[in-house]
Amino acid sequence: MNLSITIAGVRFPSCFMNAAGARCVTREELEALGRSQSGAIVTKSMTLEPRQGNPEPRYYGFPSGSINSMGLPNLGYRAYAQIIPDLKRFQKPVIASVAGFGEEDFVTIAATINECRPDLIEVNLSCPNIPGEPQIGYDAEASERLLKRVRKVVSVPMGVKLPPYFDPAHQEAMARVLERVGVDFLSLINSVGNGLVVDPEREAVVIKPKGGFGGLGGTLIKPVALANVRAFWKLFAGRLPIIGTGGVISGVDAFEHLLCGASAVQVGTVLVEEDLGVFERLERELASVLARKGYDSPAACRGKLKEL
Ligand code: RRO
Repeated sequence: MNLSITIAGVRFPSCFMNAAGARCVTREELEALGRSQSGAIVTKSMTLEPRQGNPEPRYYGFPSGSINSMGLPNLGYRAYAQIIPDLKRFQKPVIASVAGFGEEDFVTIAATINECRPDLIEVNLSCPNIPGEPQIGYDAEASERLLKRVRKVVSVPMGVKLPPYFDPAHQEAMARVLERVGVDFLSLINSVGNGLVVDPEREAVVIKPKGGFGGLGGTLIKPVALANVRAFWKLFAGRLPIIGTGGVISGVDAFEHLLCGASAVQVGTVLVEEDLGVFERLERELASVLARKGYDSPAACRGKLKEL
């Protein structure tokens, strides 16, 4: 089955791709994504200067998911500006994830990266792991100020990676901001920030930074991810493409995201745990679910979730 999809006029050969952060920091990792069956190459969120990130251990996988506090380890935007044009040869979309410390960083990085012509730019408003830096996406006014400035310097399709929201009022407030800014797609959701995983045997936390607090991913966050995809799908009446992220470890999980309104799906935890072969498996599994259900493409079931 053909699993290709289109977002903001850009064709993706498959609806599956890596989530920003998962196996996408170095040139080698990005090129490996290019050679894999991933439908796109999404970069690690980049900052002005190269960063080592937080002290290790900073990622921990467990049966129902993962917790991370990577702390934005990345090569710095100048390095990605060199790498992105070279990724074109893989003939799949490149999504540049842009982060920063303060508005000015985002604007500088987005302007330079836009000149390299990635296929899309994803503005990360939701990193939960920098000590003392709140997630911008939880402040609607700050998000609007920042996005309005970034929008001015970005001419490729521009999307926003949002944190999970747990109340409709917050989703509605952010939807109004996004309407005023004018964005081309959404990536929902980033990890569920500031969770805590405890190892009872060692009577200890499992990651070092921030006293063990970190962003949760994987199966345990799937209902939160689906709820945010569905809420924003409804708020934009299905007119704003959504990339669903959170809790996809099987073709059925991806199908659930599509039913809620996602056009495509990103994988983080399962990609870290299973490596690049995961794309082939997920594509096979989703194709089989769609065929069994009588759908001939991912788009055919998009948003079709029934309510009781
Ligand atoms: O690098 C990280 O700690 C990180 C980032 Br930027 C993000 O957006 N989400 C996440 O779970 N970890």
